[in-house]
Amino acid sequence: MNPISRRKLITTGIAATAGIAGLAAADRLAQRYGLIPPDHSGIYGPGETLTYAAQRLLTRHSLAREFPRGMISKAPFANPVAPHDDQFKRLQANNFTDWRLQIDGLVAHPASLSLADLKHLSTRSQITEVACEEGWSYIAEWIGTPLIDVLNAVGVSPHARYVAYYATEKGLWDSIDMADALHPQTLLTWGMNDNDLPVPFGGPLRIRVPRQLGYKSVKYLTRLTVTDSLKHFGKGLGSSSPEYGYSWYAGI
Ligand SMILES: Nc1nc2c(c(=O)[nH]1)N[C@H]1C(S)=C(S)[C@@H](COP(=O)(O)O)O[C@H]1N2
Ligand SMILES: [Mo]
Repeated sequence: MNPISRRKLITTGIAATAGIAGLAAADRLAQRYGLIPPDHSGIYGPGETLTYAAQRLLTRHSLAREFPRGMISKAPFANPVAPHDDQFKRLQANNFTDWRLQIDGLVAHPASLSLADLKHLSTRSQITEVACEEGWSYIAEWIGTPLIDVLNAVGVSPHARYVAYYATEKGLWDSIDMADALHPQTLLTWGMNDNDLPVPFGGPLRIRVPRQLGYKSVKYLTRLTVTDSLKHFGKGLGSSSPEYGYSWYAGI
């Protein structure tokens, strides 16, 4: 079953069994356990809350599927992006030696990390699938530093609830909750299939969130901010995607 129909099935399934009264109960439950996604209001509000809450309660500790090496896609598809700006090109010309990832917000030690710093911290690899909401997908080996190791290194406040992250593209940002941020498969990725991460695939640095759709795996990562609320970030919807009709939570 493809990821999108599975997700739809969960939502429709629960909604069908729960009925309208059940929806209200699920909503109260979600409120109580802090399972309200940042983009909950508006037309899709109740549905989004139900999907996010249901998945978080059921699958908080689940792992995205990992594949054997033989299943790595021979011709992975890089989703085209807008042309890179001059600053990016300058950094690229210098092999991204001067690339830095800023980490700030609710952390004890704000940091500015080079790729070498990340590699020095820890390395993990996993073979997982990138699934675009448009229906295509590919499998690759992703090599990087688990986000949890970086968060532990900078010291995350107990009040942290989300990690927001930014790309080089103006206005493109996203966020994940701490369940995904601290998840062992969430990777700050700098390598792919035994090589450096190629630029079309997000090099030099990309976050991989394999339990969610491809659009949460933002390429060209420049900054992470740890926060207890996303209310004052952008339009307050948790990421830029809801502005274009995509939900903040994209669990698969
Ligand atoms: N910075 C940045 N990250 C991005 C995107 C983008 O346009 N810019 N597209 C997203 C979308 S919609 C998908 S499906 C995946 C595609 O990953 P790929 O280019 O490795 O195929 O990247 C995501 N990350
Ligand atoms: Mo996508």
